[in-house]
Amino acid sequence: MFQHTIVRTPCKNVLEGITSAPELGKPDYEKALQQHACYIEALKQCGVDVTVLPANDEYPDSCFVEDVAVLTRKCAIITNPGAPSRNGETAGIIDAVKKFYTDIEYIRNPGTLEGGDVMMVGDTFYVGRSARTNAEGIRQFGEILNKYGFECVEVPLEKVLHLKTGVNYIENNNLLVSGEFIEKECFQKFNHIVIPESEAYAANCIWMNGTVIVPEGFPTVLKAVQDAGYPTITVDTSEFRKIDGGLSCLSLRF
Ligand code: CIR
Repeated sequence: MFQHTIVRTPCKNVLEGITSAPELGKPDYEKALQQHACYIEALKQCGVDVTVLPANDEYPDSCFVEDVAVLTRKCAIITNPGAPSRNGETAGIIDAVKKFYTDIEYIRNPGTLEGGDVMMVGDTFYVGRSARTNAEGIRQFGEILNKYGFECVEVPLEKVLHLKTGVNYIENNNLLVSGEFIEKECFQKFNHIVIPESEAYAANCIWMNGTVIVPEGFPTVLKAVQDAGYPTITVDTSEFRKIDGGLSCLSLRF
């Protein structure tokens, strides 16, 4: 169960966030703020407290706090984002994390790692080797995890930005899985809830203390999650989608 979450208010420069889909247009700032407020409400409904960090205009993508830290039940790991424009974001999360953790570890150059590439399944952490997370970052991450009795499983990525862009664990052995991850050997032991290509964005749902938060506008995924027995909450994330952001990216949950 999660007790805490950390989020950061989107900054005005969110319009300049990195995107692989410029055809979707720029985020509308006011709408992004409203959607972020709804996201916070959804988290609260799931019984967690929410630490809201202030907007930081220096970093357009800084609302995607998931990428700058991995918070486990024993330690916090401050990452080292592989996107140059995001690398400095880690400085802004350390103080917030210190309020909850005494054991804080760091991924250091030349290692890079972004939290969007990390999927926690109990004491096992699947980590995507991506354009953002490199072999050295995974080596350091594995060494830290092993020190705390956790296991690290590397998953090579071919197409998507982050591991959790395409695969998400929603507890009870259930895995939302799309595209390149459907056939991956390391995920065959899970019950697959296969996400159709037309709703691929909604592979990124989050399990929050028994409830699954699903992005708004993806009826097939919503029904599949409900049919699997979960209560659901939907949140509109259209403005974050324009810059490759999903539900999980917007918070740290621990
Ligand atoms: C980026 O490219 O870094 C941001 N525009 C989106 C980050 C999404 N984060 C995530 O999937 N954890």
